[in-house]
Amino acid sequence: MVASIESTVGTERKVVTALPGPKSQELHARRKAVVSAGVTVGFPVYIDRAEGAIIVDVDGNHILDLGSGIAVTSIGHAVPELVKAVSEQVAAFTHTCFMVTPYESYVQVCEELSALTPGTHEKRTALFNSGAEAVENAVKIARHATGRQAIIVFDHAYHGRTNLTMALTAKNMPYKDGFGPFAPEVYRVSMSYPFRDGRSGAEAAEFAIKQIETQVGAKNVAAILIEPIQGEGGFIVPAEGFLPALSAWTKANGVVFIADEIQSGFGRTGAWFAVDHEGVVPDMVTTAKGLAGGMPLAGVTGRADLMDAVHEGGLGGTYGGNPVASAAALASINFMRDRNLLERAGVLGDTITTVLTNLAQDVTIIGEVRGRGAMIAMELVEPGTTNPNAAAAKSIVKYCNDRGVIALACGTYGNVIRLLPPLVITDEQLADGLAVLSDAVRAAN
Ligand code: PLZ
Repeated sequence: MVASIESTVGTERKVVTALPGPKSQELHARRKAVVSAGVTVGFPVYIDRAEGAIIVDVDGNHILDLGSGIAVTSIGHAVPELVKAVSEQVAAFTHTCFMVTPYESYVQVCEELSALTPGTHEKRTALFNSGAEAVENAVKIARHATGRQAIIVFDHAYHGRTNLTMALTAKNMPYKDGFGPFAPEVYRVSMSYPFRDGRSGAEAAEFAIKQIETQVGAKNVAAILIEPIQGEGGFIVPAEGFLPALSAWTKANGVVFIADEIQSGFGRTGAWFAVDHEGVVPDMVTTAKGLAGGMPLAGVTGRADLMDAVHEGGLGGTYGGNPVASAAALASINFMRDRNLLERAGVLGDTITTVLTNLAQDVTIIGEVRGRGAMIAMELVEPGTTNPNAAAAKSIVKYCNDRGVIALACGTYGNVIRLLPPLVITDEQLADGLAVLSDAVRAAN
């Protein structure tokens, strides 16, 4: 049985040393001797335990988490229901390989994904370990099912760091530089980016579709792959109508519409999936991150005819749909449902948007506040222009970190601060985090 875990964390941010503290610094020195320099750390405090929205480091600092480990721990850290489900599964069995001898939880996760992803059509799912792996498999399946090769991706897109997903990802540094050659038959077209392109959704879609038709040819296109709200690229919310227009074009041309909901999915935006806000029903959806509350699990869920077009044995992997990760996903999904976390994401988003929009009246470096639900960002600019201000983003992140708040930067130009708080963050914790963030913006202004 699982011993009940006494809370030793509490709910308040509490900084007791300079950050990072001495023990973290010692660990960081050890790290340098053995960990590849290619793997960097944003905020080198070493973590001992965590609960809800608070992370405790090895020096006893209680840090407020506004990033959820990049949109993963949406249900919060160390949720007792998840701890119990995972612990019981670990004790029962940790691995058999679903392709060798299967187990029920894998099937249950697929049932949940069939029910939760948009559309009432018949669906199938395959489970994997990471977001990049899910995206790779979605591309494999779309190519196999259509017999076509070209994949359309967008400016500012992020889809992963494996060879194929590097090709799908837009930004060179740090993701691609020197790591080529990249996979062929990947074509990049213009994203709808209202702050910078001034186009309506319909105009931006027409522009992108023209690029596809003139540069690739509709009949060569296997799939359009798009993040309904771009994550790493800068929390770019396409203008209304952009996604429905692209979706209509794919339907008319026998092209598979793949929504990469790895960052925007699983309740983050106040709906199960970001495409739900525009009534778009993708042919395939990739999921990971918030799906399993911190355990590595990813999925490709799609139309049954596409998913079943693959020959037997064509999809798989040793660990895909690992039983411990599957148990975590089921516990996490149930927790989201039981606690109405989708609704909570909407409330958090309203609060964050109000605070940041008011702040934008007082400062000159906020160009735009945007996002949906608990996926909100501010794009920072040089005063009076739309020129990206990456220096401001850097100093804001540092200001927050120095005071024990995790805030993340993103964006093609490195000038966007994004908020991805755990959906269980309390009103008091959020107010505290937003107060520190507001001070940070004023200090950078
Ligand atoms: N698709 C939309 O956001 C992962 C990347 C962090 P993996 N985003 C965080 C980093 O710098 O490596 C992501 C995503 C979208 C795919 C992925 C890839 O997911 O689980 O990191 O492979």
